[in-house]
Amino acid sequence: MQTKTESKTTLPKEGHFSEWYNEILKRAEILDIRYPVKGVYVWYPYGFKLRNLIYTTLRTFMDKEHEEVLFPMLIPKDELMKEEEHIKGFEEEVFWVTKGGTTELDIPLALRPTSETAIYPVFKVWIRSHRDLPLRVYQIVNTFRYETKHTRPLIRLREITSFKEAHTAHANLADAEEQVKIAIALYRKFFDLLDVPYIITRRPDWDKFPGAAYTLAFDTLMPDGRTMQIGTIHLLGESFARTFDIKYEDNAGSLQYVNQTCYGISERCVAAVISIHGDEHGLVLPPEVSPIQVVIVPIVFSGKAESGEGEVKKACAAVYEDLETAGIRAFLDDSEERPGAKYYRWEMKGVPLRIEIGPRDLRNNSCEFVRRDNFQRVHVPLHDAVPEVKRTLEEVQSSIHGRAKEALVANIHERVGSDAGTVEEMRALKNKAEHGIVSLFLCDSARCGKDLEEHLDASVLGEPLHEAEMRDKSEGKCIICSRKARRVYVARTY
Ligand code: 5CA
Ligand code: ZN
Repeated sequence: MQTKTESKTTLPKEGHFSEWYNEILKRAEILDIRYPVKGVYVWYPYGFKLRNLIYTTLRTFMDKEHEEVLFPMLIPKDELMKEEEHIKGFEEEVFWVTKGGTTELDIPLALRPTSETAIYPVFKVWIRSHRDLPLRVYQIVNTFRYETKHTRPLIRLREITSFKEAHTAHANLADAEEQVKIAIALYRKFFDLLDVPYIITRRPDWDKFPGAAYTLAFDTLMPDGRTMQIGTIHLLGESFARTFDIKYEDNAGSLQYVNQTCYGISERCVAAVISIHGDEHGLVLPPEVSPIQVVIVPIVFSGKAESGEGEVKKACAAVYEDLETAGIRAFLDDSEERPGAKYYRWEMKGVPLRIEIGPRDLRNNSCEFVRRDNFQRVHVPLHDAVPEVKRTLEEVQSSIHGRAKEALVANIHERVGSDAGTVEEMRALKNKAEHGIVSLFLCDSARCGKDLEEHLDASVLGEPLHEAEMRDKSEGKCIICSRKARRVYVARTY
């Protein structure tokens, strides 16, 4: 039913991802990018609703095993500078507050780039004995990073508005490692609910979080063939505990350093949902997090005799009431606009299901369902509307997931050769890395890693963790030096 003017405004996605992304943020009213500070943007009401639904889910998951806290945004310079490796990693990214009014501050204050150095001095006073452990807290806050790479809405921000950071302290390394597993399971569940497929890898040492013993990362594949890091889990070990002197008294009465982890997710998770599922008509939202799950559009042509307008509107209102009662986020669009204009708007906003009811449907006691993910149209008896909506939403949720997962798996390219790579092969692999993830063997020397990154113009993500994504062998010969090597994933990244 789309008119010419409407179809002209579809947005090609394939081959034009960057333009598509920016245009969608505007047209679907997710983010306004016109704020006059680089890397800093404004959430529109609709975008903020989506963000809040996603973060409510995240909160619910977090609350099961953590307690929510809120620490200050300002960090005194001497605390921020305490952990040597940590500050080396962050010092080029810190925003500073140096004045109060016209007075120079005695101690400059940093805007948190992340909160280890705000939280751990307080952990030192909170933790006394083994009974205080494990300590597991999280907060959802804004953080600031002076990013020098190309900034991008929701993806590379100077003000991250929705930084979920968890910080945990444990009696020993084994407990901390157990917490890493809990965090992995939690993030899996979260991204599964968003229908966002991922790979999990252990970052190479040269790319781990500053101050961590090791870093595990969740990466997803974006439509332009680059991967995006959507979450990280760090095993910190005792390094911060030693720096900030966080000790507890064990059973025997002697003092021990705690063992720590931290893990974080930002609004990149929203960026992933938008980027991966959307199409040339706009957003395609997973029902679980869609601000509106069902939109009801009355098909009436006002003013025409026998339009049955009154009955149609009544039937629409009844369906709306039933859906609301059943706990489904529904919207009845009874505005004066033409149906075509309504279709266009709600398709752009990614509403998973549209119900149309016109006079002819009413005569058959039925309505029409139109799915956003595949535009499939079916007639449904009116009295079955609620159970059929529930069933359809579940179907949409899992079919979006299937499609996205397939696209990821299809774009993991396994290297065929097993000897040291030739110049031609490197060139071929570089091509492959432009369209996804290359899987190959690499030893753990940083030199081989850097060498490979140069040849492929891509980054080593690290060794994959997830069994299902593992190909038959996990050991082979290094593509650079032929020594014994582990499987790694390599990709161009955001
Ligand atoms: N303290 C740790 C764990 S909370 C930490 O800061 N880890 S991090 O640096 O890896 O950040 C956590 C996640 O935030 C990253 O995995 C990435 O998905 C996201 N992120 C990092 N920098 C930015 C940025 N500038 N804009 C948007 N998201 C970002
Ligand atoms: Zn090697």
